[in-house]
Amino acid sequence: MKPDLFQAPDYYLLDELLSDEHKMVRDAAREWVKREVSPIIEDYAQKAEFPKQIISGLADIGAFGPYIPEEYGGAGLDQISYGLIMQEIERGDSGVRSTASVQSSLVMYPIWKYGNEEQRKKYLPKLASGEFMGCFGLTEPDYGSNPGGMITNFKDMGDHYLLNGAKMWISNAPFADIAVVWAKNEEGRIHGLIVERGMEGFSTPETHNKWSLRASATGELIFDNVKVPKENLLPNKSGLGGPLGCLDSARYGIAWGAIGAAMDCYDTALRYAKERVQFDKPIAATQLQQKKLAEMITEITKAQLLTWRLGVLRNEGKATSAQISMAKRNNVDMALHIAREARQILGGMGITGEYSIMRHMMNLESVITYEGTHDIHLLITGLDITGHAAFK
Ligand code: TGC
Ligand code: FAD
Repeated sequence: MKPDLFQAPDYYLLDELLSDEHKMVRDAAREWVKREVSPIIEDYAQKAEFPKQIISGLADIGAFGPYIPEEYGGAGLDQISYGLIMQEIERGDSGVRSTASVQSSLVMYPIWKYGNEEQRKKYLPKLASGEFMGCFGLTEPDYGSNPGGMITNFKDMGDHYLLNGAKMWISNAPFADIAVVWAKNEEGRIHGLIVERGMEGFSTPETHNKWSLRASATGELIFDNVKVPKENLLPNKSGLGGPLGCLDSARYGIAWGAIGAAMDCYDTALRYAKERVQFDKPIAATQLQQKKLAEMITEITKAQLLTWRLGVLRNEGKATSAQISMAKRNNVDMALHIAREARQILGGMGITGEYSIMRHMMNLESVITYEGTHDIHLLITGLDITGHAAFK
């Protein structure tokens, strides 16, 4: 793979909207991605392997629990710093950002928000340092966009719960130490349970043959009469709003992350277009390639503004779930479109692993599907503006 020459586009001088702390956190993450992720990531994607050696580095840049209070081992940062960290990580690879998103927003967040003090103290510091890795089990073979229909269930056996069922498409599952699992009780009410590797009847087979997110490990969670201690139930939330609340936080991070992938594709294509000569002039001097590049920077700038404003609203506690859906949907679609256009600017070179573009493009096909598909987020906006749910 070519050396990482990334220069972040900032067409509307958005750095002026950031605090010194935001820039410091962002620059540390950017530097770390250049040093530790870019040189190895193509190789790991080709091998379809998660580079476990980067876990401690992710912890060091605050990627595990950026907004979780420091008393629990988190970085205690605000929502914009959280977003900027996700942007920089996904600039390197969406699969690495997935690992961080799951750990922070889908494992640490529910333990912090829905757990008791004992659970927080037991798990959060180890998750923040990367000593423990976690995964989040919501999706099932027959219930993807409609998680409320889940059939994974637990029964109260007096001194423990008995968990049965299966989850699929679970990021980090093959190596996770713990899983936050969403299952129905005997009354059909959804609860979160912490399931630990090693519990009898719990297995995590890996999903192979992915053309996307190849540097992220994906798997199933199988529960065959797993005895879960009663103290592992998250006591402070029940119902579908539990997992959906975690998704708000993760989807917000993805909105920022997608900008990172788009910036990397744009920057690579711009540099290539200036250097590549055809018909005795750089292809950057042709109107058709300028159209692509000009539209890319316009869309990136719009997404940056949208997402920064969403970050301000989240810091003020005012952002709605529907606003988050709009940003996730817009930014991932924007990034995928830019990746496809950037790939064309590189001609044949664009399909090789010498450049990051094709990897971003393939990764984004998952990002546009997980955490709510492109269509589902449109329906969430539709519901918000019309008052009519068109899902059912
Ligand atoms: P609905 O009846 O609308 O709502 C059920 C309950 O949930 C509440 N709620 C929310 N709460 C918090 N945050 C949100 N965003 C919420 N949206 C809804 C709602 O108020 C209600 O509460 P209550 O107290 O009245 O019960 O639910 P529905 O069954 O009609 O479904 C709505 C729909 C389709 C929007 C939702 O189910 C959905 O978002 N589906 C998409 C599924 C999804 O995103 N799955 C993601 C799985 S995890 C994943 O992909 C991780 S990828 C990780 C990585 O690698 O980065
Ligand atoms: P389906 O729900 O079957 O949807 C298929 C198509 O139908 C989509 O285009 C969808 O938009 C459309 N559709 C569905 N309902 C409607 C409707 N009402 N109206 C119109 N169109 C509709 N899940 C987890 O729980 N944890 C994870 O860590 C996790 N990681 C993932 C990692 C990867 C790499 C992938 C690919 C997925 C991951 N997921 C995870 C699952 C992901 O959230 C689901 O794939 C996603 O929610 C969509 O579900 P589905 O694949 O079953 O598609």
